Amino acid sequence: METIKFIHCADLHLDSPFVGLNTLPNKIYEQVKESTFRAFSKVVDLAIEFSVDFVIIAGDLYDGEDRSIRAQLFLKKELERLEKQGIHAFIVHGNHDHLGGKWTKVNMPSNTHIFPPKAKMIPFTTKTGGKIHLYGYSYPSKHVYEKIVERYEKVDGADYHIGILHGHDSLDNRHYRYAPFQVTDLLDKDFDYWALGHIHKTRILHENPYIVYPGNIQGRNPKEDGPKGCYVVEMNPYRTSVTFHETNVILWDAIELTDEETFEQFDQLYNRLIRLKERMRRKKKSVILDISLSKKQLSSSLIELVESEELLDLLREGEEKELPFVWVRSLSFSDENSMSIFLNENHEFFRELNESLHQLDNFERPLAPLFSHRVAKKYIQPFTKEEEMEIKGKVQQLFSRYFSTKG
Ligand SMILES: [Mn+2]
Repeated sequence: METIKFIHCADLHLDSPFVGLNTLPNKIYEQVKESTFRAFSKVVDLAIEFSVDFVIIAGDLYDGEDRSIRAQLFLKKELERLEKQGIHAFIVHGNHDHLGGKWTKVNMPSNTHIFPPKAKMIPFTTKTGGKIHLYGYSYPSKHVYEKIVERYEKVDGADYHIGILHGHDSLDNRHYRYAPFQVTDLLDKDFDYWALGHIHKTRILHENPYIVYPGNIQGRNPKEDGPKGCYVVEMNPYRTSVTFHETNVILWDAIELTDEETFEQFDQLYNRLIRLKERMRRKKKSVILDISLSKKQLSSSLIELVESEELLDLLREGEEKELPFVWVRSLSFSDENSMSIFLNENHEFFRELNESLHQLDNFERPLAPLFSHRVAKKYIQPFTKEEEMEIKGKVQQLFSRYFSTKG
């Protein structure tokens, strides 16, 4: 039997909108917006560098079900780069890019095999004669809660059997369970490798056979921190080896200064943080960084400098001209995290919130720029009283969910 080599990646989320980051300096925001694209180019670079037989993309190629044309054209161009090298691509679509969405169809090159909305086996033979059966399933609609793995049926006649599944390891309770499965369900299929997608953290659920979540290829928010990438997999009849390769072009990271350090003077703290930044920059990769420290470490004048965000501004100065950049997203106190402020529901804060909402009986003023906008005004209607009430209700809910001890 021949040795085969492939790349397994998932969750490209091409053209993620990065909402909430548009307050970044333009030059940095542009790079953030491009990061999902550039990370996938790196996957393709790796495929060519390692001259793999094929690339598996295990779902959520696009971030939105409308599959922006830009994302599709980009993907097509990258797949064509693979095509030129005789490298194939096997694709399933997941909950983000399910087939039920409305999009303008862009045809993909001939090396690309997209699984239909029912479990199917696609046979493939490598240039050197390795015979593989690949099994996959694309989401017909967003919400697939069925145990899809049960529909995968092993078809004999190949050296290697590879399952591709965008789904949820159901032992993990924190997410909605799309196409749920348990490791034992996958093992029962007697395949040689399971290429999973959906969970954005890198996780190897099983070895021999390997069952792998590669995680996404580029982090998109502070929760998706640390290195992101794909696996290069090499299989022969005796052994499978998997090697992780980083593809993210921007790293999301968080650093906490340990309690042992204390700072009296401005220079001391400022220089320490600048050194920290420069150390990050040596990673040769742009970084979006959250720094936290404890109030106990600082003199009162320094606490003020942090709270007023004056120090934060200084740390950001000139950063938009740097490449790679190290953008300090936040400088905050670990002992006073906003998420950990819990208020009693009778707290004055809620009384005041209710009062201000009550007094806000006129939505027109804050929204005036929108309603007088040349284009927007043709399409939008002022809110009705019912809609205003509903919005106020939602504001109240939102605040109490974040701050109330009952939430
Ligand atoms: Mn995803």
